[in-house]
Amino acid sequence: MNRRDFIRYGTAASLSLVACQAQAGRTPITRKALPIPPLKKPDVRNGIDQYDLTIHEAKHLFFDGVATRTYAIDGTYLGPTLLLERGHKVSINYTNRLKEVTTMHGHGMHVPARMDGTAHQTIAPGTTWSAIYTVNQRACTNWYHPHAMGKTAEQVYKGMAGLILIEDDESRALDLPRRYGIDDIPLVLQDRHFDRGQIDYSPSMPEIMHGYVGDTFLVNGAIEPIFDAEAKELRLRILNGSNSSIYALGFVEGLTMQQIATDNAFLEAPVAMQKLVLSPGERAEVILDLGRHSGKTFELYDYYNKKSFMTIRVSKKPTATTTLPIRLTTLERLDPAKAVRTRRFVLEGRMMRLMINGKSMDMGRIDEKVPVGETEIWEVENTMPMHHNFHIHATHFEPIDRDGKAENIYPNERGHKDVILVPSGSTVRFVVRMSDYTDPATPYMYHCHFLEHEDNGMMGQFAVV
Ligand SMILES: [Cu+2]
Repeated sequence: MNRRDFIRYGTAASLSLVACQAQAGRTPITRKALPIPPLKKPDVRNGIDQYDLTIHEAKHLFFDGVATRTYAIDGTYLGPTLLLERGHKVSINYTNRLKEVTTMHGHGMHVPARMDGTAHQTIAPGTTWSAIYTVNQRACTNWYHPHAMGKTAEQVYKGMAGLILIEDDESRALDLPRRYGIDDIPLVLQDRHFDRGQIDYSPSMPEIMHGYVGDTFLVNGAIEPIFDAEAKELRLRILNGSNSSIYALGFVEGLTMQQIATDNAFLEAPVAMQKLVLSPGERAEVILDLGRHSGKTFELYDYYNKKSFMTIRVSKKPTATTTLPIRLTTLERLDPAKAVRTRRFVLEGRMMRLMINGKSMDMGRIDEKVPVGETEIWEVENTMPMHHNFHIHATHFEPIDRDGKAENIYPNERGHKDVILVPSGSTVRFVVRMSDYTDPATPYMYHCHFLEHEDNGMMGQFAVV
């Protein structure tokens, strides 16, 4: 199997692990309609868009007649979708009603380090922390999730995550589906282990290393749900919200996905995809043309873990029309030839500790000082016999090559990204520039977004100076 196939479909080892987990007993379910996380519009106070959110323990119905204990934001699993407008000043106010400390990070948000919601901005039980900033980036699909030191994986697993949609004049001018819940649909894809109907977060050391992949697939907190779509273009905003699963998504019936956006921005033009690979934390917006498929059903399937996520049933008459534009945007590009330095990051493991450049995460150590306004190349090498990815806070980057070959960066990755898959044994390079928000005392983070890896040391800190 060459590396390309390896990225797409994974290893025999990962597949056999999933197969054996799938043998475990299942609690009965009735397939539900796809839940749509409520859209949270701001409450404007003092000229600031305020979003008040409560993090709490809850009970959610995944299975028939079983109340499953969860952590959630406002509701019973996951949280509402926050709609942010570029240029607006926002205050996202997180009140922690859990019995433990948490934090809330805006993944993909270009904000000052003090507002980033990392392990340094803790929210003690019974207190409120606010992320206050002016939305200063392009339209895209981001998300929020905890980032507490050593607790991220478990808290996300119990249900803490939600989407952030940024809109701007450019996104509104494009002829794209934008009716939230009708033809503009968020899909938070996750997998979970359950034990007698309760969420079971108990990874063994091999599972920490190779991925804690559950046998139950969830979309927006429902097990293999059904969505009734209009016979027209449908926009899916897909988040790989799993702890440590790579998904290779496609439709069993062979439906083409036109990818229009990657992590931090629209792609310049739609990219036709049969299989869409997303590692943990990555997002993709895709358009499906269901206009000629009235009465048909389509199964969204993960070819990596060989499991179904959901069914789309084209059962409704269109109540609007859109026509996918040929060109979506023009991206500001950084020139790698103008880079003033290359930073190297080696992902490695020794004695069951995960490290970057020989060091496990230490909140008291700033590993890299990155000067503002300078173009840099970051080179990330995965020396381990397992896949990782690499995520940076603060800003986006532009992938250059994998293993020295530009063609190993797929067309749908040639945009503004903040997470990139670094397969076992490979090296990825990207170009990046910190544009503002200097703060020598408060670091941002870079890390593997496989949450068990992050929690076990594969993370470092950088300050923009
Ligand atoms: Cu990793």
